[in-house]
Amino acid sequence: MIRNNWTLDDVKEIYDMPLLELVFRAAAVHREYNDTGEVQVCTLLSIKTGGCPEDCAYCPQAARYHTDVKTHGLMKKEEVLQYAAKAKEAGSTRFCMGAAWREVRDNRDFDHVLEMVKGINAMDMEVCCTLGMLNAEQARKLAAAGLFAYNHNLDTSSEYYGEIISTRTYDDRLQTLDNVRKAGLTVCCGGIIGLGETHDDRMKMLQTLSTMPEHPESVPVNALVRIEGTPLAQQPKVDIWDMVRMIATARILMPKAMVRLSAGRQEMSLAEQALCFMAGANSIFAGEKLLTTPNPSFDEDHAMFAMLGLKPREAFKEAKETVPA
Ligand code: SAM
Ligand code: DTB
Ligand code: SF4
Repeated sequence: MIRNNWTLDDVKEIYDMPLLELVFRAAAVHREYNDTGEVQVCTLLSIKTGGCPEDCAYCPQAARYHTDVKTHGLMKKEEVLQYAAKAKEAGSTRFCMGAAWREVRDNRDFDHVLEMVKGINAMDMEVCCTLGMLNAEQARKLAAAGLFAYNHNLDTSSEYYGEIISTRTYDDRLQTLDNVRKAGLTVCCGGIIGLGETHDDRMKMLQTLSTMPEHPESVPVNALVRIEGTPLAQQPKVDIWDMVRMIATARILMPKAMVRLSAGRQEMSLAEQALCFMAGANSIFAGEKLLTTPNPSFDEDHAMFAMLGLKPREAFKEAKETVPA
């Protein structure tokens, strides 16, 4: 049964279970609701990098921190489509374009992004964007251009949010997510662990996600990638057991969501990633780069899939399954 009324005590009861018991339960839920042999393969591309006015304490792209990210303005459509074609050839079924913007503005750059969305949609890939805040009209325009999903993370609990970002509020985030949902787009929304938050903060974020009237279709769980020059550069490395606990809890709370083992794989062994899949993760970002930081190569991931007996999930699967024969 899919529930949207989880209390914090319910979440705590799951999150605090003995780890192997938690993994066992999550694996059972995963098996009941999803094809456990399948993992969605998504590729990210940063179509506009760096120079962002926001102050997200984890982010290499915030203009105010001195990181060695190479900034560039909006890429040309043709170049973006070439990257998408390469990703498709390597087995990705979702292509996600990220821009270091605070929010979308109604200008020529946005018109170009809409053209990119149309182009990639025509290649029979699920198209996702993460462009910062959107108003209702912009969300509708993206949907009309063929966008499949919009990524907009809550990152952490509402209580801890102000420690990490001061240039926008949690309510701003929720408002964009509402605009996305109302435009008929699927929602990709998750967070980051390792920002200095408590276990309670993690549970609260999971409660917020799992009590949305409709669960996000994808829930990225990112481990902080520590970047020299950002305020969080000196944070300790995220413990694998924390990652597993987070993924397993998300899987139990939101049985049908694609739970994505997102940032942080570069620092994980194959065995550690296998534990995450066991705990219910069924999506990854593939390709040598996330937005600005390294990620395992397509070849390494092919080898991992072969070793673990996993296969990539086809594009638009949910939609295909619900179309009457
Ligand atoms: N600017 C837009 C925004 O913030 O919504 C879109 C791009 S932003 C880079 C997308 C997401 O990447 C952030 O919400 C955050 O969750 C994640 N992210 C950024 N830097 C990260 C890091 N160093 N480690 C882990 N995740 C990170
Ligand atoms: C998400 O949750 N993680 C991705 C994607 N959504 C946009 C981004 C991870 C970024 C990691 C740091 C970087 O490569 O810049
Ligand atoms: Fe800008 Fe997004 Fe990075 Fe925040 S996370 S600084 S909004 S690019």
